[in-house]
Amino acid sequence: MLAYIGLGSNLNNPKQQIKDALIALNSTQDVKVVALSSLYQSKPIDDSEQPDYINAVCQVDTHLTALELLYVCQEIETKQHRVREKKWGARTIDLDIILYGVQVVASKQLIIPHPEMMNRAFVLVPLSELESDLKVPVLGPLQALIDLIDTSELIKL
Ligand code: ROI
Repeated sequence: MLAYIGLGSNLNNPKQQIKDALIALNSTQDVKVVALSSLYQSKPIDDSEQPDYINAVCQVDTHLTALELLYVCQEIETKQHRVREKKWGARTIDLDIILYGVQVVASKQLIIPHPEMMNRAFVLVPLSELESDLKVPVLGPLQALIDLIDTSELIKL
């Protein structure tokens, strides 16, 4: 299964945090990172009193189920000392499953497509770098989603 994972960090050397998370993902049995977008910098959405974020999106080829992949992501977050304080607080690393093939998931633990993806330039723009003609399950063509949001504040590094 091909899945997309969004990575974000705004603490403790964000670029290194993202690199470390990618290495950890790729070192997981039955998970291979097959593509990576550019890194992007942006102001925090929803909370201005935090450092800017660095974000990227990677594509993984995996034999894990969506839920197993979620647990892998959560373990990497924990290992990189993410402390879950405030819901929207600054973080060393955030790994979000954006898409899992064309599968739609709506369980207590996991919602796919990621429920905020359509509002987030730092997800949609790197995703389109990897697959510009992507049709997002439920939400429709990726390019149409991008046309609806402001991408002017997103800085490609
Ligand atoms: N803002 C940006 N720019 N990037 C993120 O990854 C990010 N993650 C979050 C909140 C705090 C919503 N804002 C963000 O969780």
